Amino acid sequence: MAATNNKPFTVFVEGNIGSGKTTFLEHFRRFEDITLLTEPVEEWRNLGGWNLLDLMYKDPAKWAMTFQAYVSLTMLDMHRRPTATPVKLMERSIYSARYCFVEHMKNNGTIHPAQFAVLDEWFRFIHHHIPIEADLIVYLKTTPSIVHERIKKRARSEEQCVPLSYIEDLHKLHEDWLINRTHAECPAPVLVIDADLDLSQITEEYKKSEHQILRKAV
Ligand code: DGT
Repeated sequence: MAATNNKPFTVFVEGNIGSGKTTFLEHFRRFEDITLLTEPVEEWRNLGGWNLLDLMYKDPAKWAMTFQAYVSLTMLDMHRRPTATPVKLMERSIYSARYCFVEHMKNNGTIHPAQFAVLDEWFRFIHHHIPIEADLIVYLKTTPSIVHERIKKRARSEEQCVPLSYIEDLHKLHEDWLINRTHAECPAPVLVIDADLDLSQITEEYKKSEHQILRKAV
């Protein structure tokens, strides 16, 4: 068994719902010595038989807090997972959970200010006391109307009720965090990729990031 690499080069892949984060990670499966950690959506859909993602979309006022608590746990697990390879790519992070999704829940009143305060305290505690490595953020930048069409086409059952306005809000929150830098914590340099392109053209766009992620001339 390969030894655990204590400090792999760690990349967070960020971007709106449907921006192609999973496809981006899959692009790097062809390379050796990379650990790919896709988002634990399946865990969110089945925790002891409960579909927390579905509960959250159907009744956000009741379930958003519970859902975010579980997202934080599963994200922290990914951040802390020992890695035997020199490069680690992970889908999203506790940062996008806090600065995009929880921020949205606070802004539109889905969660009570007291619930927000608890989630924010957890986030701050984790950020300050638990080492979370981050060397690069790949931001898959998209146009909201384009990803909204993709979301409708992929037809994930829980997401059928997602309106364009939600995708637009999430887009703005990603931009505020990664481009406009309205929050203090952006844990790594940001590489922006045009992720509006469709699958037949996107590979060329992904290739542009290979040298930065693999850190060698490719
Ligand atoms: P991709 O590969 O770019 O198409 O990625 P997706 O859309 O499969 O993955 P993601 O993370 O953008 O979203 C998966 C689902 O989970 C989507 O319905 C949004 C939801 N989601 C992800 N993270 C959070 C979160 O922290 N809070 C909330 N409320 N929803 C989240």
